[in-house]
Amino acid sequence: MLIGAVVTSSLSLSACSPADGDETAQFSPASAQDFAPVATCTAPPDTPVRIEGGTFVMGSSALYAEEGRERQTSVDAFWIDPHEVTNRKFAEFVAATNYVTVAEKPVDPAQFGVPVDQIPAFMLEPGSAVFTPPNQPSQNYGDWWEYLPGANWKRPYGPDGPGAVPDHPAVHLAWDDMIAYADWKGGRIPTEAEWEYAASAGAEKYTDQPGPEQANSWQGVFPVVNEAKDGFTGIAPVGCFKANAFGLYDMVGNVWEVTGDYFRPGHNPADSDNPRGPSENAAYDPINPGMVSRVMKGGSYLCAPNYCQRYRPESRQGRDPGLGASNVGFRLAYDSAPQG
Ligand SMILES: [Ca+2]
Ligand SMILES: [Ca+2]
Repeated sequence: MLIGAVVTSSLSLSACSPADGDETAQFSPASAQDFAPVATCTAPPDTPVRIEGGTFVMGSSALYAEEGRERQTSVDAFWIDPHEVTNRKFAEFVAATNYVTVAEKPVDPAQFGVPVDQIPAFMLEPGSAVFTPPNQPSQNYGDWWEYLPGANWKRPYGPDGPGAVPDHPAVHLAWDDMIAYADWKGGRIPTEAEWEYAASAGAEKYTDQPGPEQANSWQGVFPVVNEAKDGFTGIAPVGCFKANAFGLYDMVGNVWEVTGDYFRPGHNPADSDNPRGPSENAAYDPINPGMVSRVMKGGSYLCAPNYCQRYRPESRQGRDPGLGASNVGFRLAYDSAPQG
């Protein structure tokens, strides 16, 4: 990790990179008739959903180069969580194992690759990347991402903010934290292909922002005008928005979800039968060069039409495996019917 990479990473984890036309995308305000307030918000069941194997068109050439090119892709049957892993579920894991997450531990100076005296002291404290909206319009992700000491899954807004809400997705988790939870739970992190197949659910591809009743995203001009027509300025409890045809909630929006594939821009057309992405050696993240990133999917509550049209199943960005963020979570897949 290079100095400043914590902040740099916040970009990739984020919301979105300023790549491939984001700057030129135009904001088109939703009309009043598009506004559908959330009437009910009850936590969905935890029981994993069986996804039958099948073939679908993976990827998209419509918006961002890293999502192309489209290809017929097959996946075998699997099970997947119906919603993002919640703080409630993560707390069960921590209570049973006394696990301490990466964001709760001091940062290893060796990760920065520079002498310790060149590293700002606060960046060596336990913490995570927190979205902090700027006071004025900006296209610079450094203006809205802050490495905040004391931020972790239990304190998602830092030590002075409110505590974790049980039905919110767990955030500020590093790759090792997700793997530890998966091992304890008897599941695994889904492949990108599995995740995208489950998220697509046989639906037509789309490029427009989902309606306010469909997904927790950002309505308004990011990062300064958050109209919250969907009822949430930030994270929503899981299950507040309409499930897709497979009965899965918040695949699009709410928080990005980490998958097991290493990130590299674009899909390999020859790798289409239960693909698992590039090898570790072939991983490449142009937003975080030199970092072996994983693929995250589906966008988050920070995705807005003027900056980040990634509220779609095909969306993908690289994710620093060693750093948490306030808009990144995960859900588990399973190879056999989960018990309990
Ligand atoms: Ca929202
Ligand atoms: Ca999600």
